[in-house]
Amino acid sequence: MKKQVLKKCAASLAACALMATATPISVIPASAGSNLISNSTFDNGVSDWGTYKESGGVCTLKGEDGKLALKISDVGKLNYSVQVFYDIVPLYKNGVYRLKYDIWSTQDRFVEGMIQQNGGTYQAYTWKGLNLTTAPQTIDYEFTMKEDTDIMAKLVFNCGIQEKYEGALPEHTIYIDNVSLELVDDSKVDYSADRPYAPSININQVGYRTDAKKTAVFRDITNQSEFKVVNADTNETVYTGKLENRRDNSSANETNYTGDFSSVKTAGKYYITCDGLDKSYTFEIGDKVYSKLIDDSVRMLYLQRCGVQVNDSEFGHAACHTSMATVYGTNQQIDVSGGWHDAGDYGRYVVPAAKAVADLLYAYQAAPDLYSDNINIPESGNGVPDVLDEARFELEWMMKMQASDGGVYHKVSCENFPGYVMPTEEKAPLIVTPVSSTATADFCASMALAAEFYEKYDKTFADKCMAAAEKSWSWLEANPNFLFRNPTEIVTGEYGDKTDKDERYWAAVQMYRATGDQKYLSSASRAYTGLDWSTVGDYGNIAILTMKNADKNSSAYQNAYTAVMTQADSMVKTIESSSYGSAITKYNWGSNMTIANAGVILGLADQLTGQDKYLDSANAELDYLLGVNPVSVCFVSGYGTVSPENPHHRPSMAVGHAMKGMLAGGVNQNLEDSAAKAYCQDLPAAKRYVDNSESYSTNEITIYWNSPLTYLLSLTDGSAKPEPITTTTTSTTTTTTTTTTTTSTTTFTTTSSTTSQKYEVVTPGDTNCDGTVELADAILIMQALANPNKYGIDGDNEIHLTAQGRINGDVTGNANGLTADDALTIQKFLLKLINKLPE
Ligand code: G3I
Ligand code: 9MR
Ligand code: ZN
Repeated sequence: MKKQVLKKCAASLAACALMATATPISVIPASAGSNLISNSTFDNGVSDWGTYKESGGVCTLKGEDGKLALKISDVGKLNYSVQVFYDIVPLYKNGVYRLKYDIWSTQDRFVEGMIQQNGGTYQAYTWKGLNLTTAPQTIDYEFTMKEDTDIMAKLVFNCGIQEKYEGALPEHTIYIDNVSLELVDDSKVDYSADRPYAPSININQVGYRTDAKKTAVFRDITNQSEFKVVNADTNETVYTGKLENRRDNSSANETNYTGDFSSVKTAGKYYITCDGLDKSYTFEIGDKVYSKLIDDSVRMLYLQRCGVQVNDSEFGHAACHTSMATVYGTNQQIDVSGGWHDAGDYGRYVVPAAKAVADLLYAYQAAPDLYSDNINIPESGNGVPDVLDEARFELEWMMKMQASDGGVYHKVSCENFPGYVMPTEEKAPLIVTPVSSTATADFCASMALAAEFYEKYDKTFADKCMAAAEKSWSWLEANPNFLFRNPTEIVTGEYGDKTDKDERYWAAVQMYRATGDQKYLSSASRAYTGLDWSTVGDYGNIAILTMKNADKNSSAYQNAYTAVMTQADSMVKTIESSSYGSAITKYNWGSNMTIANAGVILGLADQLTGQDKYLDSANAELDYLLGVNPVSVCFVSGYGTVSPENPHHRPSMAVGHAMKGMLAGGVNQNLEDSAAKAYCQDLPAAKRYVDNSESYSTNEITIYWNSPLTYLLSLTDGSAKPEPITTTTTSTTTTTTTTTTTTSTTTFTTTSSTTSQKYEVVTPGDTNCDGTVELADAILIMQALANPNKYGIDGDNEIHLTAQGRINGDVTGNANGLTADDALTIQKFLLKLINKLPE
C-alpha cells in the first residue's frame, strides 16, 4: 500500500502560538509520520508490551526469535479474558492513521485487533476481527480518529474466548511482529484544542482573608512593570502595584513575577489586570472566604463513610461493605464495618486513618469556633461539633481493628481494586491483613488523643478510647517492629514503612499528654519529624507543644520545639526562593498533602512565636493549593474557577461528576500512571498534573489529603489565633551566635531577622543522635549534602539527619545549617586536632 505524505498543518501550530496571551500549559507531542510504537519488531524481547488476564484467562508473554509470542493456556470466560497490549498511543481527533502488523497462530482461531480507550467505556477507535491461521497475514489499513482526541489510547488484541466463533480452545501461541502505527495526515487536527487554558495571572481562586498577605504570581511578562487590582462590581481600580521578584523558575520552565496587594483590605470581589495579559479570574477578599470550604472539607469525610447508609442527593448510597471480613491466613471472621473509605478506592487502612483523625482533632483544638454543629451530617444538631462526630465515626471503626492482644490490624480491603463503581457494588470478600507495629502505634496515639476531646461530651466513649490506647501501648512494649508488606495476592494500598520509630515516638508523647505520666517520655528521648502516613514524628511534637501546662523546660518540649522551628525556618527559606510560594522542591505523589503539611508546621511556628513570617508562609501554602500554582488549578473540587472535574474517585466516576470539597493529590513529577505519562511527560516537574480520572497518581483524593487542608485552614484563621503558646522565644534582636560551654549540652542562639530563638544542642557533633561523636557523624553530613532525599532532613534512609541532628552538627558555630566545613571540623575533633566542639 502506498504511503501518503504527512500533511503537516502549519496553520494549527501557528494558531496555537497566537492563542490569546496564554502559554499552552502542555505541549502535546505531535507525531510526525514516525512509528508511534516504540518496540515494534521484538528483536530484543517484548518490553513496553503487557498482558491482561481475568475471568479464567491464562497466558504468558515472551519474545521468540524476534517475534512477540503469546502462549494461551486458557481463553477464560470473556473475549477480553486474555489481552496483549501496547499502552499509550496518542490518537488526535480527525487524524488519519495507518495501522500495520503481522499476525498468526498455531491454532486456527478468531481474535480482535483494536485501539481502544484505556478506561471509561473502553470504546474501540478502530477494530478488526481477524481469522488467524498458521500462515502469517499482514494487516495494513488506514482509519480516521472520529472521537475526541485521546492521547492515552491502547493498542489491544483480545485473545479470550470468542463464543460466537469457536468457544474454548486448546493451548496455543499467537505471534505478532512488525507493528506500526503512523499518523499519515494531520491536516484536520487541531492540536490546541485539548490544552487547558493557562492564565498569566495566578491568584487564590477561593479568596484571601482581609488581613492576610496577598500575592498574585505572573508569567508571560514582556515589558510590563505594574498590575492593577480592580473591583469586579464597579470595574474601578482600587490598587496599583509593582511587579516584583523576577525569578527564573526552572521547575515550571517559566519566568515569574509577584504582585503584592496585601493592603487591599475592603471586603469584595476583585480581579487583577496587567497590560496585554488576560485579566485574572475573579476572587474574593473577606473574613469568611473559607467558611464553606472548611465545612465541605469535613463533610466530604461523611460522604466517604462505609458500612452505613449515606444520605446525599447525589452521592448517597445504602450501607456498603457490611459482610464479615476474614483475618488473613486464618478462618477467623470479624466485623470491621464502619470507617471512611480511604480515597478513590474503598480500602480502609489504619495508618492513614490515624493521620486524618489527628489532623481533625488538632484542627479543632487550634480554632474551635470555626467548627459548627451544622454541616449537614446525621449527627448535626446533637450538641457536639460535627468535626468531632465525624472523627468519632473513624475512631469507632479503628477500635474494631484492634485484635484481642492489643495489636492493631493494618488494613481491610478486598484483594484487588474494584471497577469504577459505587461502594455498594464492591462485593468481593473482605480481608483483614496482619497486625503491624506502625498501625498499632498510630492507633495508640490517636486513641490517647481522642480520649481528651470526647471527655466533655461522652465520658464513656473517652474512657473506651483511653483503654484501647493503654492496651495498644502494652502491645508495643511487648513487641518489636512488625512492619507491614502486602501479601502477594493483595494489591490494594500498602502503607508500608521502613521504620516504626517515629510512630512509637508519637504514641509515647501522646500517652504522656493523656496521662501526665513521665514514664512515657523515656521512649521519647529524641524528636522525630513528619506529618504524612509514613513519617508521623511531628504529631508527637504537636502533642507536646500544644499541651496544656507543658513543662517548657523539659527536654521533650525543647526537642519538639527545635524540630518544628528548624523545619519552619528551612521552609520559609524555600518559600522565599520559590515563585509560587511552594515549600517543597520535589513533587511526589500527594504533593498537595506535603504542601498542606508544610503549612501546618508554619502555622504552628506562628502560634509558637507570633512572628508574621510564619503566618505569611502558611498562607502561601494555602494560596498554592487554591490556585497560585504553575498549573493554575484550585485543587479542591467544586471551589474556585478551575478545579478538578475528573478526580480518580470511584463515586465521582460512577455518578459522572466530581464530589465537592476534595483536595486532589496534585503535581507528581514521577509520572506514576498511564495518564500522567501520556499527558505530562513533556512537562517540567512542577506542572505534571492532569485532571483526568485515570490519573490516580496526580488526581486521586484521600481522607488524609483533605484533613491537613482542614488543619491548615484552622491554623491560618487569625480570629482563632491564641497567644503565642511558648515562652521559649526571646525578644532580643541579635545577629551573633553564642556558644559557650564544652559540656555535652550547650545552649546557643540562632539568629533570625527579628528575634532569636533558643535551641538546644544535645551533643555537639552528634549528627545521627546516637549519643556519641564518631566518624559516622561526619559521614552523615556529607551524605545529607550529596543526597538530601535519602539522608537529609526527613530523608528516607533509616539513619538520616533529623532536625536535632542538624542542630548538633552545626559545629562551626555559624548557625547557617550544615556544610562540608562542619564535617571537616568533626573529623579534626576526632583526630584531636582541635579539643572541643563546637570549634
Ligand atoms: O519518597 C520517595 C522519594 O524519596 C523518591 O524520590 C520518589 C521517587 O519515586 O518517590 C517517593 O516515594 C513516593 C511515595 O509515595 C512517598 O511519597 C512514591 O514514588 C509513590 O509511589 C508513593 O505513592 C503512594 C501511593 O499510594 C502508592 O503506594 C502515595 O504516597 C500514597 O498516598 C498512595 O496511597 C493510595 C493507597 O495506596 C490506596 N488508596 C489511595 C491512596 C492515594 O493515592
Ligand atoms: O484505583 C487505585 C487507586 O486508588 C490507588 O491509589 C492506585 C495505586 O495503588 O491504584 C489504583 O488502581 C489502579 C492500579 O494500581 C493499576 N491498575 C489500574 C487501577 C485503576 O483502577
Ligand atoms: Zn464501604
